[in-house]
Amino acid sequence: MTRKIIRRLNAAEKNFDTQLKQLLAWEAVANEQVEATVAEILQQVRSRGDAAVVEYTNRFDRRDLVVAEDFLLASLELDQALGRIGAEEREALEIAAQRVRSYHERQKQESWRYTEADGTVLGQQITPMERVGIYVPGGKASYPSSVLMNAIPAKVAGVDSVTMVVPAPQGEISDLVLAAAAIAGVDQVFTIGGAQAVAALAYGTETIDSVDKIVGPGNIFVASAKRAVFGHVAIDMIAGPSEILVICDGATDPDWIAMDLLSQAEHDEQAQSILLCPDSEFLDAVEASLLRQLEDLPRAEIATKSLLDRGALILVDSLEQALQISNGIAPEHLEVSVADPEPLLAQIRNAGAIFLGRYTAEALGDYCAGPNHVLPTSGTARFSSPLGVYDFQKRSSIIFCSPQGADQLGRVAATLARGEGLEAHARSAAFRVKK
Ligand code: HSO
Ligand code: ZN
Repeated sequence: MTRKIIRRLNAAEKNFDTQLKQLLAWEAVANEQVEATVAEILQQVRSRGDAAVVEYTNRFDRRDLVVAEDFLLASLELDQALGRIGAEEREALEIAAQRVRSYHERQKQESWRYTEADGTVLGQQITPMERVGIYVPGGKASYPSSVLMNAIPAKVAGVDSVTMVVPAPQGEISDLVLAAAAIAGVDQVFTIGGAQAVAALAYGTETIDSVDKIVGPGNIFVASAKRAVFGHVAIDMIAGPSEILVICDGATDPDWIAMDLLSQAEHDEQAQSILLCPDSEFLDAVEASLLRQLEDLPRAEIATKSLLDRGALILVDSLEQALQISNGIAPEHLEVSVADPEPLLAQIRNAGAIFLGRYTAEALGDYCAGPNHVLPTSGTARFSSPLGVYDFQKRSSIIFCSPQGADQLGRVAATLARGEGLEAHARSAAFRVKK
């Protein structure tokens, strides 16, 4: 092979663990300068509301807004965007939305309760959040598919009001993004972005109602602002670069596997594509295919950098070993491209989304299979899950004591309260104890 496009590792080598660690190392840059700028913006929007949002938007997005109403998009404009996009695109968005909706319907948690012998009732009541904000980046990373993936679970959960913010640099905004918002049932759209939009959603302004939770990806300013308002409102995860890990038995078309790796590599230069396979000739074929297929990819430059810096083809001695390595990595997306993936599934412990069989390209999941494409990255699949309806529902505990229940529990509680030195607790519980 002439040109190097991706590193090659061998799991049998002595220093493989070290090499793997280096491969996975990724530091989210925490930048003090950015944090200071963001803190100032948050403070300004919090104290001056709309006026500050207008000023920052004019400055950062080179717009000429005069009053706050200028950044509220009329619902008519969403409908017009729907009319402007191509019929084929509109149908694709509608099919995707429908499939995402029916998948997420199944995630709805239900309230439950049970009654004890003495008549005491215990339970858990599920309620949706009232208001949710969705951040949609402007420019190149402005994905209509992400509008669907963030808004639909919130609507399925029963959130009353979903507010979308999306920057419109120089007034430019994608029709596809607006059309996706209309199809997903977004309730209102403001054409603002950056830390000022996060601040407006978190604290509210004269025009923008504050929300209970802010979700959606953004640049370093947005991520930093979300971190800063966390606690005042809820936020989703802070997503790292996209990742794909493919486990292949060596019998899938190498062009398919190569393109699956490229599909993530083209997202951004920090994206990570890894293939694990027990057949070294297959790795050769995939490497050759990467070089060949890169040639006419519009985003070849980004994909090439991603493969060179962060990609790897790894030779393993078995599929079992591949699974073990994969569990350690906890990838955002895991493709299991083998003849019979079912028996392997039970051995998968850490992965955001699992794509089974030779025909399941990750790209299908990115757009329209149904599951969410907002997934835990950078190894966080060890402890977190895809964005879902449950992220917009909350739980309240229910306790309804019968007189007998109050009597029994009152004795127990009073004893424990006195042990903690909390006499008012003890007496409060004891009042309901039968004399
Ligand atoms: N693979 C990305 C989602 C996406 N792909 C959007 C295309 N558009 C992160 O899961
Ligand atoms: Zn993708």
